[in-house]
Amino acid sequence: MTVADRAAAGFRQRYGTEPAGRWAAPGRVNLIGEHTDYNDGFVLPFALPLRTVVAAAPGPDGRWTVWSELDDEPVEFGAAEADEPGGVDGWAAYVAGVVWALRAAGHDVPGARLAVASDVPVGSGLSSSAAIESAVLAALVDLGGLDLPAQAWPRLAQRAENDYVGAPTGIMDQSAVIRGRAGHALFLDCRTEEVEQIPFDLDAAGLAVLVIDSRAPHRHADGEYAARRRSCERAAATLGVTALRDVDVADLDAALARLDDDETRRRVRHVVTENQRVLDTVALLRAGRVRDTGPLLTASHASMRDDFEITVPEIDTAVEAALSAGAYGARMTGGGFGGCVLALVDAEAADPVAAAVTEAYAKRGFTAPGTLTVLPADGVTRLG
Ligand code: GAF
Repeated sequence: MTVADRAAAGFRQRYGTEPAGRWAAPGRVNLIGEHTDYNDGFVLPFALPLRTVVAAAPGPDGRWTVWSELDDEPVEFGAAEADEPGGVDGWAAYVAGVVWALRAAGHDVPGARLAVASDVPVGSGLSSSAAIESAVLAALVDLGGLDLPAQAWPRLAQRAENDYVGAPTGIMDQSAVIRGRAGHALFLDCRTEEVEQIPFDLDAAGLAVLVIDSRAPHRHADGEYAARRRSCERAAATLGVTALRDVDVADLDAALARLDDDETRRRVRHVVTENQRVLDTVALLRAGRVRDTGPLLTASHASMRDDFEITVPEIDTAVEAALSAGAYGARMTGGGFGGCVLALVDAEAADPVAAAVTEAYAKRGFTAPGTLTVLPADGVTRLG
């Protein structure tokens, strides 16, 4: 059964009626631009063909009931729980958070029954949380006939995650999941929220993006993410800029000389050079030079490993093995401390590169990685 069929079947089984519609939102990978979003910088993610689907219909009594195939027990809540961050916890907090963010923005959110099915793996760093937030948001906007222009959706979904769920993430994931377009990478200026769809036609170039799920346990990921963010914000304050985005790569040495500890200098160097790598990648893609972006991807990885210190042994092993097996470039994608690696490879090299990574894992005694090749897909959509 497809994920859309599972959501509809789950709805019928749970509620005994037909859903009014189904809304799908994808996971994402980030081609390049890591930990730059909350520094007002640049990112270049794309939406995945793996999707989360929400089947929904208006519900009785202005309350919300949500069932997920991952947890047979449905969760029910009303306005009181939705209006109080923390009022709903666990996976359903992503749903309640969207209701909260909509209500906080003054919308009259209709009560609803929802059923969720997903092909986006949870905990792999492919933004399963942004996917459920965005699919629920689309469903509630449609069911309630809410007046909310699509450009406002990413910020609203981000608010659900930051202020209701309590994760201090940036705007990248929700933007990719909502605004992504098939065949393109999304070049996003996280300060202005301006986007440009950059053609990223892997098929035409005979290339593939191999996504390797490191299967590494997330070690202290939440605390470390928040610590990196604080460190960047402190450095920006010391340098007298609004955000690290305001430090140009040409002025990097002068900026580093004004910081008095080596760790902060390395954090800043990652963000400033990473922003430049995004701009350089976009320039190469605009020129149709997809293969030539490989060294930038690999340099991004080295910067995350050595300067931002957010990689783990499984992730570094996957990158090294992919490069040794002929990938043009490879890097960790997402927040770090586990999650996925992406490798840019010739289409016919995807299987041998995946096999080389699996073998390198076996030699180190790591749990076998997951691998899949992906093409950029469309963002959130109503399926009918
Ligand atoms: C996570 C966050 F949710 C994003 O906002 C971004 O900061 C990313 O880590 C790192 O680039 O996915």
